[in-house]
Amino acid sequence: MANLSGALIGCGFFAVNQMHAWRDIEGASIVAICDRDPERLRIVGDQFGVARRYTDAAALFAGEKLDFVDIATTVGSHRPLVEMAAAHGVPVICQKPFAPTLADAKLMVEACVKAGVPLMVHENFRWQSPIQAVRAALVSGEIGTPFFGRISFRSAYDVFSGQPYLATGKRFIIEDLGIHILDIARFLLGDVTSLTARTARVNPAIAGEDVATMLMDHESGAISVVDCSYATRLAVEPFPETLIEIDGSGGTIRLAQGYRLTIVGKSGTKVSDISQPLLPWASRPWHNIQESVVAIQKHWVDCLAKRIEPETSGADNLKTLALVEAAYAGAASGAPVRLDALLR
Ligand code: NAD
Ligand code: 89V
Repeated sequence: MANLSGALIGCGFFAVNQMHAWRDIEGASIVAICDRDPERLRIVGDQFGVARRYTDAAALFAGEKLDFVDIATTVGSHRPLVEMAAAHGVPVICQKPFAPTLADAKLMVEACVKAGVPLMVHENFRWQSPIQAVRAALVSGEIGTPFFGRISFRSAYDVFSGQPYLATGKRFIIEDLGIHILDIARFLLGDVTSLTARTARVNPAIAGEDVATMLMDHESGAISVVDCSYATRLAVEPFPETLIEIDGSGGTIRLAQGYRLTIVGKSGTKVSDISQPLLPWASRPWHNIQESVVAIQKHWVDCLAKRIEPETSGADNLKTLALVEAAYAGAASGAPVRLDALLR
C-alpha cells in the first residue's frame, strides 16, 4: 500500500490519541502538524518526532503536499478548516461535533463534494469493539427484528479537568457526548423520523445541560431511548462505557457494565466478556475510546485506498447532527421534532 502523507491540525488533549493511532497504522504517516498554540505544537511535535510544524493552517496547506488532513481542533474552527482543505483539494477528516450548526455542516459537505474530496467525520464511538459486537449480533438475525432499544451513558466522571471548555458552553452533554450515543442509536437501529427530548442541569458549576433523555422513532418502526448524564454517581464509575439493551422479536441483547455481552436468541443464551485489549499507549478508563480511534483511522486509510465513502462520511454525519439539533429544539419546545424537516 502506498504511504499516505497526512497533516494534523490541532495538537490538543484528544489529538495525542490520534497521533498514537497514526503511528500504529500502516499506509499513512503524519508528516506535518499545525496548532496556533506554539506550546502544544512543541509538545506534540517532540513527542511524536514531527519536524514540520506550523502555527497557521493556511501556511500548512501552502507549504505541504498532502494526501489528507486530520482536523482535531474544537468545533468553532471546523468549518473554515474543512473549507480550506476542500479549496486545496485535500481529503479531510474532521473531529466531532462536525459543525456548530446543521446549516454549516451542509455547506461543509457541499464544499467537499464540489471539490471532489473525501470527507470523514471522526465519529469514533460506533467503532468501539463492544458496539461493533452488538451490531454484528443484530446483523446475524439472532434476535429477529428489533422493536426497542435503550442506549445509555450515565457517569459522574470529571471530564472538565481534561477538557475545561466543556464547562463553559451553553450546550454541553448533547453536543459533546450525546452526539456519539445518538450516532450509535442510528448505527444499530437505523435512521430516525422523530425525536422528543428533555434536558436538565444538575451541576451548578457548568453552563450547559449535563442530563439529557431522548425518545426516538426509527424508520424501521423500532423505538429507542437515548439517555445521557454526567451527574450520575454510581458504586463503580462506568466512564466511558455505553450500555445497551435491545429487544427483538426473537430475543434480546444486553451490553452491561464491565463489557459483558449477553445475547438471548435463536441459538440459546450466550454470555461473553468482550473487554478490549489495552493498547501499549492506552490508559484506563480511556482505552475503549483509544482503541476506536485506531479503528476509525484504519477505516479512513482503507476507504481512501479503495476510493469508497467512509461509513461516517460528512453526508452520513448530517443525520447524526440533525438529531443533536432536534434534541435541543425538542427540549426547548417540549414537543416532538420531525427529522425530515431538518434534513431537507
Ligand atoms: P483542545 O482544546 O485540547 O485542543 C484543540 C487544539 O486545537 C488546541 O491546542 C488549539 O490551540 C488548536 N486550535 C484551535 N483552533 C485552531 C486553528 N484554527 N488552527 C490551528 N490550531 C487550532 O480540545 P480537545 O479536547 O482536544 O478537543 C478537540 C476536538 O476533539 C473537539 O471537537 C472534541 O469534541 C473532540 N473530542 C473527541 C473525543 C472522542 O472520543 N471522539 C474525545 C475528546 C475530544
Ligand atoms: O468523546 C468526547 O467527545 C469526549 C467525552 C468522552 C469526554 O465526552 O468529550
